[in-house]
Amino acid sequence: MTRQFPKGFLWGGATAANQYEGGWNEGGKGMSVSDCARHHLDVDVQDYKAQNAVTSKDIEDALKSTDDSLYPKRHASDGYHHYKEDIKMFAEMGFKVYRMSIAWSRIFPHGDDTEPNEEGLKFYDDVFDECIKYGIEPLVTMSHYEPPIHLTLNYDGWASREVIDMFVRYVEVICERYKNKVKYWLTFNEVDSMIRHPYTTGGLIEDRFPDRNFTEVIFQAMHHQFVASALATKICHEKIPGSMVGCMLTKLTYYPYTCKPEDVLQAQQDMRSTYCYSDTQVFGEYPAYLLAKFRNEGLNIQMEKDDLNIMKKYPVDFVSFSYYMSSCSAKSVEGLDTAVGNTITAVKNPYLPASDWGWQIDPIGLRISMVDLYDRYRKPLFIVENGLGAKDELIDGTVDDQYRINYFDVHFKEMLNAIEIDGVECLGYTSWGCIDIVSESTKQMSKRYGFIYVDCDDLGNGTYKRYPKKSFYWYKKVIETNGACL
Ligand code: BGP
Repeated sequence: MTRQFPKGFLWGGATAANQYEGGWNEGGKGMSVSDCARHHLDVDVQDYKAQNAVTSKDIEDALKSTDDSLYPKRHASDGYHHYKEDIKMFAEMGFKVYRMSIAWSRIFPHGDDTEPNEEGLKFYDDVFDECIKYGIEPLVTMSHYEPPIHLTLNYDGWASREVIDMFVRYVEVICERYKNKVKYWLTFNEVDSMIRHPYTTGGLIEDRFPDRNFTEVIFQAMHHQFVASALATKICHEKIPGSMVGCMLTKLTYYPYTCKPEDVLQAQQDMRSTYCYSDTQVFGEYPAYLLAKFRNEGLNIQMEKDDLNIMKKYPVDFVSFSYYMSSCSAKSVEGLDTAVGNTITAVKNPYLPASDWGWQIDPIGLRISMVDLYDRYRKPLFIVENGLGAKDELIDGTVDDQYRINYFDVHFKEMLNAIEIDGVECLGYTSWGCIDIVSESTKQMSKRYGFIYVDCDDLGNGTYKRYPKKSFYWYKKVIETNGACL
C-alpha cells in the first residue's frame, strides 16, 4: 500500500533573515549582532569555540570595518534583492509553507527607537504578499539571532530587563501590521542556544560582565526571553484570532553509550538539558530540575513578581524544533572520540556516519525525537529545521547532490513512521536553508543546505545567481505526491 503524509501536511523550507537577507545597511536597517559576526577562515572548522568567540574588541573592529568580505552575514544570499525570484522557485517546488524571520533591526534599527521604520515594515509586506500570491503560508520567527547591536552596546543585550519591553513593542508592531498575512509564528529560534552562543542569541559579550558569573548572566537573559515569549504569545493571540505560536528548540537525541546505569542516567540528564527550555514554554513553568540547578550552582536569577504568572498564563500552542543529529552520553568510559565541529559537542556514535562537519546522521533519531516530544507535550509538532550541510560543486549550471537526496529520503521515511505508526501529530516540515545561506556555526557560505545553489563564496564574491540542484526536482516530486514517491 502506498504511504502518504497526512492531507494538508505543510511541506516547505526555512531561512532566517540574518543568514539569508544581506542588505544590512539598506532600507533604513540598523546593525544587528549578526552583522558584526565575522568568519575565521584560518581557524579549523571543527573548532567551534574559536570560530564563535566574540569580545568587545571584535565588535569595536566590526563597527569600524568597511570590509564586508569578513562579515558574511552582511551580504548573505542577498535575499533582500532576490526574494521574488527565490519565492517563485519555492513555489515551483510546491512549497506550502516558508519559514523565515523578521530582522528586528529592520523594524526598529536600534531596538529602542520610538517609531518603527516604515521601509522595513513595507519590505516584509512585500515578502508576505509574494508568498501569498503563490499560496505559500509564511511561518515567521520573531527573533533568529537578530537583536540590534545597539542593545548590546547600551543595555548588555538580553541581560537587561528593559529589553523585554522593547521586544514587546516590536511584537506589537509586527503582529498589528501583518495580522492579515501571517498565522504561524515562532518566538525565539532555539531559545536554548543562549547557552552555546550567547552573543548571537542574546547579544551577550562575556567581557562586559567582569564581576559576574557568566552562566548566571546567560540564564538571566534566558529568563527575560521566556517572559518576552509568553507576552509575545499573548499579543499574537489577541491581535490575530486563530494564530498559532510555537516555541523552537534544538532537539538532540542522546543514547547511553553502554547499558551501564551511570551511562543511562547521563543520557537522561543530557536529554533533560534539551527539554528544560521547551518544558518551560509548554508547561508555563520552570521544571523542578532547572530550579534545582539554579540552587545547586548558586545562580541567582532575578524574577519579578508577575513573571511566573505570565509564563503560566501564555504557553505556546505547538512545539517546533530543529533536528540535525543524535549524540551519545558516556559517564563510564573515558577518552572517547567526540563529534565536534558544530554548536553541540557530542560523543561519537560508532554506528553512525557523519557529515563533513562531524554532524552525525541519524534518521531514526528523528523518529525517536518526534515520539518523545509528542509523548511529553501532547501538542502538535512542527519540524522547522533539518538538512545536510555539504560542500556542493556547481557543474554545468547544476549540482548533483544525490547525497542530500539520500539524507532527506531516509529522514522523511522515519517522519512518516512517527506519524503513521507512532501516532505523532506533525503540522509540517521545513528543511533548513532551502536556498543556500550563510552557516551559523562557521559563518561560511560553503557549508550549503539548499535545493537551490547561490553563486557566492565565503568572501561574498560571485554573481549571486540561483541554480536548482538535483534535489530541487526530487523535493518537488515528494511534495507533489505528498510523500507517496518515497
Ligand atoms: C541551527 C540554527 C540555524 C542554522 C542551523 C544549521 O542551530 O537555528 O540558524 O544555522 O542550526 O547550523 P549551521 O549553519 O551551523 O550549519
